[in-house]
Amino acid sequence: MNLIPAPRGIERTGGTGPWTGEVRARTDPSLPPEGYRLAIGPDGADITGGTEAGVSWARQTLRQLLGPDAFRRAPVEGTAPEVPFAVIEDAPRFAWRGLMLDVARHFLPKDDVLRYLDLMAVHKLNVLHLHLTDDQGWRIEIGRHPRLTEVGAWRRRTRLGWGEPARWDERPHGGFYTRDDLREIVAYAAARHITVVPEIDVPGHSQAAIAAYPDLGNTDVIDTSALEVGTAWGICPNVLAPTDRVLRFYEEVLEEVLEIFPGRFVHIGGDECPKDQWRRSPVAQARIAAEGLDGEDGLQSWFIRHFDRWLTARGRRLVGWDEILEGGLAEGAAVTSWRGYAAGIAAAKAGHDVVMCPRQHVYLDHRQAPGDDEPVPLGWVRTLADVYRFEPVPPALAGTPHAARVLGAQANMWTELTESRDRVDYQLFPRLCAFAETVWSDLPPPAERDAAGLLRRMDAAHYARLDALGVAYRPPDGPRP
Ligand code: TNX
Repeated sequence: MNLIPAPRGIERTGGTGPWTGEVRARTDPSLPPEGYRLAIGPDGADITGGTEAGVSWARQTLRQLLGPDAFRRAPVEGTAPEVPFAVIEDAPRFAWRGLMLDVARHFLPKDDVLRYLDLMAVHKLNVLHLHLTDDQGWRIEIGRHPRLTEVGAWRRRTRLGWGEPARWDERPHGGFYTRDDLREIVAYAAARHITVVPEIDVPGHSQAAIAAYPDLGNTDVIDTSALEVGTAWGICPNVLAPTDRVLRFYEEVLEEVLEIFPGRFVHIGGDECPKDQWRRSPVAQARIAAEGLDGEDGLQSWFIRHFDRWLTARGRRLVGWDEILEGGLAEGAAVTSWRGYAAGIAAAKAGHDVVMCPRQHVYLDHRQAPGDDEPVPLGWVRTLADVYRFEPVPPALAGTPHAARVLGAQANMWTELTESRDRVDYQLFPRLCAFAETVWSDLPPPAERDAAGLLRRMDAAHYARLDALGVAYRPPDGPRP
């Protein structure tokens, strides 16, 4: 039936027949929460979901079985779909089946985000992690601190790649979501049983915020009033100052974030925070001494622990990138493990929840073929088959009680080099289809996975679905002309 992600179990009950359009849906709490049973016969479809989410995933399965036209924006007149008569019993392997979209490096308009939510739902993905702030842009309107978007959402120009000699586009870039935009995104996601996890990155990756409010930076070390919103890529030395002013400021930001995003998890970043300014800053050194911290690493974890307590007191959970392990992991923190599996393994063994997103496997900003004719021929080559061999639970955890700490996985889409929706489509697809199967389906260990079978299902049906959806994917035989 060429379903992607592949379901757990299918029983063919015989033949195919015309689709009547009749769907009867109910829930049965004895099924797994996101699981479902879908029975298709001559008189339509019967769906039983563990919850409404299960019902919704069943509808996505049914839609795939109706043929590519079911994904078009308008019905195709004069066609009558045929359906296979079958019973499908299905449930996801992981509860966190995520996509991270970096809307900070290149802003994606609200409508594009809504469209990615639709595309996630087609693939039964259920967590959208929005990377809302970075050195090169602040994308969430904050009522109490308007300069974050008045100033922080706009940059003068953009570096074209990392390479030397430096090249620039010499035109402004920017944009941000109003609070109403974000409420609309959250509601649209919820209607599709997708949770949105907002990320406010601290204490590194904060130059856009410092450009807007220079007193957030290490003013005793550099003249932060001269900083502009970042225009180039990489790890930036200009990080937040460890002051009470900064803590209060970000609490005020997070108060507004919590009003918009009802989900349990709030991502606080924590990645790639160079410690050089803190090393030279009397203010930072005084903080280290006063709190009895273990040097600059201790200072980083002091930041994270503060927001862990703050979020926990409000019934939320902190999640951060693996560097939050440096200097000791905050009590309630969960980790998105990106530099590999090691941080995730250490965190899981220490009893913390983990989302695996190792850059060696699921960084979809990296190229998907070796040819120099890729639109963005950068990064490690990660083909569709490579992504299909991604396994969220590494051998060090498999079969141990700690494996249950792996909530799931997410694919990360960083956008330094992808300036438009079509470019993001190209990087995401078809690889996101393979990723979706690694977090939903019951696959054998990586070495035994049938990548050829996935490619066959793509060719037989799924590319046609993506075509009907208008996805600008990388064609199987090479880049688009
Ligand atoms: C590392 S992953 C970063 C990002 C970059 C990405 C590019 C992570 C937490 N930090 O800031 O965009 O590499 O692949």
